[in-house]
Amino acid sequence: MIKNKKISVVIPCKNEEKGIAAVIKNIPSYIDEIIVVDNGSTDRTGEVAKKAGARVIKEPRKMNGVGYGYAHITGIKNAKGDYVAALDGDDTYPAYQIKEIVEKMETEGIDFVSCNRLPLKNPKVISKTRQLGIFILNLEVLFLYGTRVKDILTGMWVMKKDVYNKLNLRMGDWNLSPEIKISAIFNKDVKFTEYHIDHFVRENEPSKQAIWKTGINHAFYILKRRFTNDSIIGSWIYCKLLNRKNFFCKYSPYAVRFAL
Ligand SMILES: Nc1nc2c(ncn2[C@@H]2O[C@H](COP(=O)(O)OP(=O)(O)OP(=O)(O)O)[C@@H](O)[C@H]2O)c(=O)[nH]1
Ligand SMILES: [Mg+2]
Repeated sequence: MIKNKKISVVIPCKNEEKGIAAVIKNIPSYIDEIIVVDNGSTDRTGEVAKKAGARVIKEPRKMNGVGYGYAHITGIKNAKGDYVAALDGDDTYPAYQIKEIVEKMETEGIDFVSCNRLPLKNPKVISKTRQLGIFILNLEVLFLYGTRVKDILTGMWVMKKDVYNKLNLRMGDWNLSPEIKISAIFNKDVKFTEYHIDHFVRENEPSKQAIWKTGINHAFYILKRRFTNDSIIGSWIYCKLLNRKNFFCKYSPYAVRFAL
């Protein structure tokens, strides 16, 4: 509990058996619930997480071969806390900063905090190529949406649980990461801010991230949603005129949309 509010932590995991116990151990005792959402792990991730004290939920759905987004959506839906904090299962995010973030949210009435890693305190924790990728995607958001974000791809955020219903999350794959921030930013009922956090190197398991594929996918996702889901005229052309019936047509009634 922090300020009488229950806090849940959601950790999406795929094959993190070597690191997940340390992640759970590093979560402070004021956190009320730790949910590990396992998505097709072929190692003992679920078993190890359970033994370390987490509630383990299996979420088998995947989008383009990845279940990161579905894992988050299922984790948030199942969380019992007033606040839900998201972290990765590779011990790269500072769980110890959740307290100061929730206190800020309570004091300032903030609904969603995206925890920006950039500017990096230690420039070595994210490779130059990735930093460039994040910079380009941040620039894309600035160019297309007119909003400056410091880190559109951070895997750590803290939100009030009831905000979930207003975000209309659809991305089952890596695109959940930009989706959740863009949806929170452009929602008239959600007070959004970024908060600078510490960040650490992935050490326990080697990275399986296909950075080029994922990065290009993010760039197309942001471009496409800007001119469909987030645009009144664009969505009319795409959804009504071209008769497309996919997630880019199911915008949230709370969302602020652009004319074009
Ligand atoms: N549930 C679920 N979790 C996943 C999936 N793929 C990755 N994850 C988890 O999502 C989190 C973020 O994945 P990472 O592999 O750390 O991605 P990254 O931070 O972009 O890159 P690296 O840390 O360099 O590998 C980790 O906890 C992974 O275990 C998946 O398909 N399903
Ligand atoms: Mg990682």
